[in-house]
Amino acid sequence: MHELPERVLKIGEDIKSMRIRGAGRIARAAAEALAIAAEEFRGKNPDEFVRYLSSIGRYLTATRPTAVSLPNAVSYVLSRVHNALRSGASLEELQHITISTSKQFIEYSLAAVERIGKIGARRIENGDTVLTHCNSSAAISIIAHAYKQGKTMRVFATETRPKFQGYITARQLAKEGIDVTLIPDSAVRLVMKRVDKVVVGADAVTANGAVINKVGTSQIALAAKEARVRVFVAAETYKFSPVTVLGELVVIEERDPSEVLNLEILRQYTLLKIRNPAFDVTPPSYIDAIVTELGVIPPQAAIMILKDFFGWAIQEYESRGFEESEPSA
Ligand code: RUB
Repeated sequence: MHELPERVLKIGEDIKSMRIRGAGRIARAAAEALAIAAEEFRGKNPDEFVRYLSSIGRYLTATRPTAVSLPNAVSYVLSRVHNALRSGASLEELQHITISTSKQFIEYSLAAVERIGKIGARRIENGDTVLTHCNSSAAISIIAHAYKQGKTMRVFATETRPKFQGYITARQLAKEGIDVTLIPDSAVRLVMKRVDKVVVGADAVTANGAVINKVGTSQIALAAKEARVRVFVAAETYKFSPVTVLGELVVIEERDPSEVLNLEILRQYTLLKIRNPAFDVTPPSYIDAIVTELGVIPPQAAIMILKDFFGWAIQEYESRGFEESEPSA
């Protein structure tokens, strides 16, 4: 068995510890790790290469369980490598296919985020106040494109406890010259009366159009619905989850309690329990539209994207059978 290359292990560690974070970035990092693995393979045999690459795919996929962009990026590359192996490709050809499809995925992903920005910006009107949560490149792309089109706008960015990704968002938007106000997560309902649109990203979109995004998103959607504020989700098509077509649930990542409360303090309260779910589920009835790189769809049309783009993946999962599911949403 081949060892995992250092650079691949480093990418995996960076994803786990969230030095690389955000569903799109995670997916691109995984594709890059597969390309590195192909470059660094020193074996001689095509079957051995595919087994090695598959084990790296499993390692990468396990680093963060919720962002479906991660297994989708890995399948994008691996499905092509498996097909090539079945057609009798040589080791050099398989390595080349891995590197070129990884590159293709990364280019597609970057172009999709840009395109979502252009398409989504049409939904932002001059003078709008937008609220966003966490730090989503796709959501920021919409806000930044609208601003570049000359629309004046205000943005509320939530802090996003416990990891404070909202600070990154606030910094990025301020750098663009956008009028941005950082608020504690608990201030969302108070400011909602001044908000025209909510724009957030996604880690996963299920077959019924539910959106899994940073914990707190569903509360924001609830407050928005109450205030009759429209909610837009920015999501590339590789964030749609094929296994949900077959009834699988998306696993909600639980992170370490030390992210919520300092371990020193935690030790003083022996009976205190802490939970740290990283994501939550917003039902489709709380979402007005999902902006993808292919256009704007109602959440209920998620199934069409899945059938059109992931038909092959659904068949693959079906024929492979299911592994035991973990506790999920
Ligand atoms: C990030 C998060 C983002 C989505 C979409 O969570 O929930 O909203 O991943 O991001 P975390 P993008 O910080 O835990 O990774 O649009 O950049 O893919």
